[in-house]
Amino acid sequence: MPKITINCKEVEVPENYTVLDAINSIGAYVPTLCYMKLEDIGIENKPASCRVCMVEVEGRRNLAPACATPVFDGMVVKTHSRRAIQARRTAVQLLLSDHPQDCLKCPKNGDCELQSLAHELNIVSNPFMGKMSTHRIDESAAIIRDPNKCIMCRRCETVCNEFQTVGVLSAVNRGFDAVVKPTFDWNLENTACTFCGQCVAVCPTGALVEKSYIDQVWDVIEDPTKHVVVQTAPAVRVALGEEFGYEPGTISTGKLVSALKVLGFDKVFDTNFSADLTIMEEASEFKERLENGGYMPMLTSCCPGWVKFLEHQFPDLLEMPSSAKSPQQMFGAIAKTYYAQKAGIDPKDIVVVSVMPCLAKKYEANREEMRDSGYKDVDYVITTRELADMIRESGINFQNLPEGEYDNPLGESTGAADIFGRTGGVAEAALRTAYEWITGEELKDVDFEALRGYEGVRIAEVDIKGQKIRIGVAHGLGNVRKLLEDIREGKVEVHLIEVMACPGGCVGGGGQPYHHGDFNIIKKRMEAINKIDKSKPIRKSHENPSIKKLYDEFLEKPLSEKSHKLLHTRYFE
Ligand code: HC0
Ligand code: SF4
Repeated sequence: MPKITINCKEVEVPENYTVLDAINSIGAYVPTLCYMKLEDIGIENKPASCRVCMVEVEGRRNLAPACATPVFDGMVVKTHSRRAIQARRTAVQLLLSDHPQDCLKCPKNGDCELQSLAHELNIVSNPFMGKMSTHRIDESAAIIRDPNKCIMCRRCETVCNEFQTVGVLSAVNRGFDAVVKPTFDWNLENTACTFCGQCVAVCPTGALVEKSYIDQVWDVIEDPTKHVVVQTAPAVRVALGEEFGYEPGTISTGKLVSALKVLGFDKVFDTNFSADLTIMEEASEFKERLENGGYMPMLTSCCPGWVKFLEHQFPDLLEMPSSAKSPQQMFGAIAKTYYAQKAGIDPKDIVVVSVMPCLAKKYEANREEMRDSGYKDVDYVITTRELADMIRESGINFQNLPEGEYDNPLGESTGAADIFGRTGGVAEAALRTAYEWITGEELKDVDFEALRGYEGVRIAEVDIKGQKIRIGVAHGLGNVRKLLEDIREGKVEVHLIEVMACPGGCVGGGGQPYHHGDFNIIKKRMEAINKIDKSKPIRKSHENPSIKKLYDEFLEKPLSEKSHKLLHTRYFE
């Protein structure tokens, strides 16, 4: 193994290491910008374009980019020579010379890596200011794309092409005009973009951000003629705390609920309630397909990024997904029918707001067919980050909030609903119910460990009364593509497949607090989800008393005519 010296410290490192790997391995530091490594999901972005990680290598005339320079035996590296610092400053000043100088009103203010770097490098003036780019800004859909803020790090391109295999974004032009865009500079809404938001999650600047609905939500909260109900997705409660100084993996359900009440929502309900409802419909459909020789395998359909991917990329497989809507959309349809009736409120006066870890949920709520209540089922979707902004903007001291409780009748949920927020959870929740319905026996151990973990594709076999049921779980659209292709070619045989577009499932959604390339944060959120599930007295969706009541009082039974009308959907080529 080569021995190298970094800042006078000798270290032995594996031969395939870069200087940056070696620097990181001894806990030393050099700033990076374009570089990004998400080891757990096999992604490395290394264009060496930003020139921020330049280091001094003894004996070499030129400085070297640490991220793209291999180590060699006897190498002597200095990370912070005067020359290296100056080169870094120049690189950042050049980037800033063609970057809108609007940090104070940029949505990324406070989370922008370029801004932090300018601060870290003590940049207080810029001798390079001159001509500025004037690209068109795309605000057509859930993601706002401002190419004027693009620094050509190409992280978005790598994630979209290599991890998601959607391939919407690519670098075009050269020199001053170089920028990352969709083909023909189309608006994202006219492309195969799934709105998974993973490009937003890794963009270091404000070039890719979510379309905010904060103002619209404030307007309806303030409107005395509106009854505004809010639903919170399973993954929000294990990530929101990060925005207020809590460790990743902190469970802040109670504070989340209290914050929403202080903000002025009339009722604080839970998407987890409708996740249990989704299981009732999905498990019924699975049982029916299994027993009556229906289309197999059945795919879960609650991730809208995944649904859009399927519609664009596998139009021949549109019969595969369950027809059950996602919990977000089931919630909206039930809020504007069952809840409206029960509360004696005209559904036209009810506004449904969702807090989601996801950008595709914004797109899903706007789909034309999502109006089965007779109104737009879900009016506005804000992300975990947008909710944190609202809480900050209201001067709420999050840490001092009491532990609030969800309102009823759409607030009660089981542990099965909690695990929706992480990869493998929807399949596990469905199995907990399907097992009991198919066998007529009690399922004693509800933890299907074989479905858990981080691998991109997992396949497990479960024995249900002598019948071997094979379950596939995939997260990340590239992994899904591979699994579907294998199924199409007959290489893999499964009965049920759970798909989530984002790494780790919704906990790693594009609307969550920025992880800045640290996948451990996503893992901690997953562990927190499992902890909540374990702590619940009821862990099977079909045992949720509020769900039983909903069927008794309104829907009759899973797959009833009413359930079909309100809770099921179709997919389009
Ligand atoms: Fe998810 Fe969902 S679990 S997609 O990941 O199914 O966004 O958290 O809300 O709808 O419940 C996201 C998270 C949800 C939905 C639920 C599902
Ligand atoms: Fe690609 Fe997802 Fe970004 Fe769309 S939202 S451009 S699919 S990474």
